Amino acid sequence: MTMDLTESTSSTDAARDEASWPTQQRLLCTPIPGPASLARQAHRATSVAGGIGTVLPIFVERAGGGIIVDVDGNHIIDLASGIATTTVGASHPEVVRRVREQVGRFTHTCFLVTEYDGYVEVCDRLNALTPGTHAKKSALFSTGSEAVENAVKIARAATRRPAIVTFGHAYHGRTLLTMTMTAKNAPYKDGFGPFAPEVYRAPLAYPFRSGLDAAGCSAEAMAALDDLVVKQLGAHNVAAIVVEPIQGEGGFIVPPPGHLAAIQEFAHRHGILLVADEVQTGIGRTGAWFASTAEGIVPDLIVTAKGLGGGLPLAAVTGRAELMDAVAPGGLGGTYAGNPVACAASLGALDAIVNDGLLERAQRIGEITSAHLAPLVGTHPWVGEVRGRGAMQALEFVRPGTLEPAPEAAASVVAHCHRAGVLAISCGTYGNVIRLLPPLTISDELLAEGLAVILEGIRGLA
Ligand code: PLZ
Repeated sequence: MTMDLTESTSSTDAARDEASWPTQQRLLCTPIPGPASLARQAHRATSVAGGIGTVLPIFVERAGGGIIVDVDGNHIIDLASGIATTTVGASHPEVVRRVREQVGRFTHTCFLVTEYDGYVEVCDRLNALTPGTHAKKSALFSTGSEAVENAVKIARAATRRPAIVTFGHAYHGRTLLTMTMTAKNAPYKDGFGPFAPEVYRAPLAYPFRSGLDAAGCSAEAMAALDDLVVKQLGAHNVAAIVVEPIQGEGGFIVPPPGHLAAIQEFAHRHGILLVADEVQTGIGRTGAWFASTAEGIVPDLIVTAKGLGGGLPLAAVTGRAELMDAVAPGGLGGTYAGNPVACAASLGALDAIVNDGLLERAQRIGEITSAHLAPLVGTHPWVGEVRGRGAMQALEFVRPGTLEPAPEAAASVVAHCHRAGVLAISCGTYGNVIRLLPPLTISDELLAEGLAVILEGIRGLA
């Protein structure tokens, strides 16, 4: 049953006022971080575990659209969306309205104890939106890591096979299983072993670093995958191949055309499930609901989180109904999984993507971004490649005239941006990639201004 929570226009307007986005303008009142943030930072250092890092040490007072306001009153252009969590912005009126309405009725029941409509409605939406017209079902969780873990549980239960194959440069989370699936040692894995068994890694097709053309890069990676799965593991022992359609933390690495389709064909030829980790790429980020769509693949299981929750913790596994039903009742769950407030936020975010035309916005953001950045390739010696899709774009920095990663160049440009009131963040196995993940509700003007600051930073490189 679907409950209609639509209210009159006047209460929607009221919610829009209550959400009250900050003025959509960059404004610096103090150096970044300012004195109020610095004071809190000093206190934080005595209270918060040292293992928790923060990219830009400002404390936030308010955020919405393309602007974050800190406790010193600085208005900062948001090109990070909390690592793609606040895809619709940090206080979209439709999310705020739905959350307020839900909180007023009840905060939680635990879906394992009693049910509520929001949970089922989010599942229905995901079953309809994910690629493929086959019968699908979903299960909800709280974080991306938790959902990836559950995709592995479902894949193993459905295939009765133990092995999981992931890729070089992969990022799947910070829990024991998902950090095992993650490629990069520091900071994610160092000192945290022993790791989970039956996780294997194939080399990734990384066009920029392969030295081959797209077809050659794909063929080389497919040969290595075949060797791992068929020769080393025995394909009949492999439950799933888990892949990010565009690799996120690993460096916004876009696969060669047709490569994911080749992986899918290979998996299915061997009775192996294809699991797409769309935690970072999904829910409109790349200009389609899912990045898998542009690759022409139909994953057996698809993992979502981040943008799905509209800023609240919500994650999901969606997949073929018969696979999702392979686990006996009680085999999946978690007391907070699919919390009703997070489901309400999710329904608001999904509505916002449709009503505000945010898939088209993501495409437009991609066009504006590459118009600014693409000309750097071949003209600026530190910029090796500009790549991405939709509102998921990146610059890879190299030492001039080489393919050698230049993390110091990325760090210098990021630091310039932060000083100038633009929140840019880096990524990549080598730390040499600046990634752009603006909220899809950022205006063209703010985006262009943020990009101009990045260009300034790049021109300032020695
Ligand atoms: N899968 C593809 O990108 C989260 C990590 C931030 P959680 N990426 C941001 C950090 O350093 O902790 C991510 C992802 C992909 C899984 C995850 C994990 O999602 O919600 O952070 O658990």
